[in-house]
Amino acid sequence: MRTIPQTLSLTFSIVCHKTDIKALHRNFHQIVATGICRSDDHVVSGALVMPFPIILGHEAAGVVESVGQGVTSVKPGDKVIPLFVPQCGECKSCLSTKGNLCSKTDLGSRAGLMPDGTTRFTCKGKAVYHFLGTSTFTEYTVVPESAVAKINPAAPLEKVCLIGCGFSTGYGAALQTAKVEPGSTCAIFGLGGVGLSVVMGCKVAGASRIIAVDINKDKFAKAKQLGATDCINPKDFNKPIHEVLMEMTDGGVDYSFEVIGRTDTMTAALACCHSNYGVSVIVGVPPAAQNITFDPMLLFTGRSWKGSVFGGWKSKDAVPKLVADYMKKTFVLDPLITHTLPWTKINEGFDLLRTGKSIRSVLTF
Ligand code: CND
Ligand code: ZN
Ligand code: ZN
Repeated sequence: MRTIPQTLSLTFSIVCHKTDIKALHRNFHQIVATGICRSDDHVVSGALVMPFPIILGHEAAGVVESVGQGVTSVKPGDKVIPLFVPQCGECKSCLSTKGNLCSKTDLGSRAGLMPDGTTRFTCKGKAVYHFLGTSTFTEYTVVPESAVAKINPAAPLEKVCLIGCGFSTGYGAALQTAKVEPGSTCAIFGLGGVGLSVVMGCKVAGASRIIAVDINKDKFAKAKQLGATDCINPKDFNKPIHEVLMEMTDGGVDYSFEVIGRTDTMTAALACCHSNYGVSVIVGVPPAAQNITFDPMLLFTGRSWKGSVFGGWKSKDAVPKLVADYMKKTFVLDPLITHTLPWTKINEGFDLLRTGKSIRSVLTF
């Protein structure tokens, strides 16, 4: 079993395992980084139910410290991004061309464990659970080989860590899941790191109208900078926001995205789609133990409702390419990173997220 270092040293690396359980703790010093995503906070608030105690964090970049038996795709010293949606290459989802949600994804009844049913973290002799197969708020983590992608060694880890979740999740929701077309009209509910990445994806896809929706107007300047054509605050209207959007767009949008994690906005995002062909994508994590009641006439009359985890990307294949695209300046990450903090200020990073003052805080080790 692996022991969490009891004192923080300014190092971090990733130990990659296929079959071996005993990881050797070696001091392979590399600076790495991890972003704070709302999904981490959802676990703290209880909106996303996970076993405790747990090491959170799922949006990171690091360096392989050691590998277990049989691991061939990475070696010590490689720069990597952990994949919270793995790509085992063997399950029905991985073999299908249609989706990306590998059956080894660390969600559901066995959440918190490695695919072989073990946890590799202990603290004072007690088991500590993994989060989404990644657990990146720690100096050392252990991930299955299917949950790590080797990236360009020249990539700046304190930026490309966002490709581990927020950026890829939002960008892919527009490009992979919705497949936004040139000239289309889009509405994005929620302008955090993920929602702003949806805005970027819609822009790259050639959408002619991108309507950004948020109750925090401080998010609007950045949304406009990244491609939003209109920004609206539901609090400024005395009618439901889906009605406002339908009036603004002559009957509804082609594509809408819920990037908050609330059932009321999920329903509003569906309702603001145009009948006959509008598509709404749920990106925000559904809050635990809440169901949606909605008018099925919305679907009967031709709207589609979809969900998107990690932007629909087949992770191990896509992440190295996304990093390559970043290096080619196909997209930017800097505007999403409002704060870079030393790892010891993790609680400050969470406060910035909760008070709506940050987009992404990146913690460096
Ligand atoms: P963040 O909290 O930074 O952004 C959410 C935004 O929504 C904020 O700007 C809020 O002001 C805004 N907001 C809150 N309530 C409302 C409301 N009622 N109406 C309009 N706007 C509102 O979150 P994030 O960008 O880090 O993450 C967004 C969601 O995506 C969140 O639920 C997170 O857990 C989820 C997510 C999904 C996936 C995936 O693979 N699908 C991966 N990571 C995160
Ligand atoms: Zn995330
Ligand atoms: Zn798989």
